[in-house]
Amino acid sequence: MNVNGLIVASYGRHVIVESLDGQRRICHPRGKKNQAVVGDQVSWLASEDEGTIESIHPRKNLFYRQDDIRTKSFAANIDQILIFIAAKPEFSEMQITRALIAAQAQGIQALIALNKKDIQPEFEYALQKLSAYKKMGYRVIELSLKDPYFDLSEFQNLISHQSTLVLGPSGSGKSTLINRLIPSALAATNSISEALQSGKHTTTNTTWYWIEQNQKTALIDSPGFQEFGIHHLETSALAQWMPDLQPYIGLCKFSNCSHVHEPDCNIKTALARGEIDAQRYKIYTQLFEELSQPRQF
Ligand SMILES: Nc1nc2c(ncn2[C@@H]2O[C@H](COP(=O)(O)OP(=O)(O)O)[C@@H](O)[C@H]2O)c(=O)[nH]1
Ligand SMILES: [Mg+2]
Ligand SMILES: [Zn+2]
Repeated sequence: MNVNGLIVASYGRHVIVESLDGQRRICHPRGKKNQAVVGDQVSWLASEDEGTIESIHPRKNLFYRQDDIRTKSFAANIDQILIFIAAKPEFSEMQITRALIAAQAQGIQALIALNKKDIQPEFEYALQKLSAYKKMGYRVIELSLKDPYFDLSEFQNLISHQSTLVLGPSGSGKSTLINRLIPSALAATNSISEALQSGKHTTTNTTWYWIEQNQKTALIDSPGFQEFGIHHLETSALAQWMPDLQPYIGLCKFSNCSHVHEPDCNIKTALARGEIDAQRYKIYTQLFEELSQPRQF
């Protein structure tokens, strides 16, 4: 008999499925290739202590990255994306811009958390770098997870009743955040995936963590932020997914203006007037160049 479940972890060939009663088990794809990703609702069929994925239910969305040759999924059915960075290691604006553009293109809202407020003056410097992102409408929340008395309630309100995909460089404090938010009882359930991970399946993977007992709030920890390819996006639509450039589109001399080398470009005029941040425009031109390259395959 088929049973419904949620994919809470994925290890390439096999996945962990959580049933409505909270039970978790390893499931294998029906065919040769595993198509299910973390966040997918599936129907599965029990076979001894493991199971087989019979079908994947229709998705609300699928968030992924794509480089020259490969498409890699982060997660499905997510409500928002949390860019999780810190005063140290220093973050790359190019990297966060890639993730923000991909989110914007999919219509998924994004917010930014900056951790390690205790590390000064790096934290203040990082905050200054983020001021352009605040101005274009992204919520930027300051965290200090090392401080055991740091009040997380504002952050908790922002993630409450949502499934949030956490993306950030390694070392920014993602695991620290998850450990702090998960009550011990829930951490035990999650430890099934941890145990699997520490055993023979050592590859980094994507994991779904319930934050509250009522199973309404989830954080999804996913590797891959460092190599965030956006080759799946249309080059001509790039400026449209950048909220600080978007308002200037459509008023250039040429209707198909790339905003890179054409005369009478409204975006370049706005840049000259100081209305567009120079660093952001530079990132735009670099991404435009990258996406304009012929594909390798
Ligand atoms: N100074 C400082 N260190 C922190 C803070 N939050 C986390 N860390 C440390 O940063 C390191 C990396 O954290 P971790 O959660 O493993 O990062 P992840 O790679 O993103 O999962 C650990 O040594 C944490 O103790 C903070 O607010 N301040
Ligand atoms: Mg970690
Ligand atoms: Zn233009």
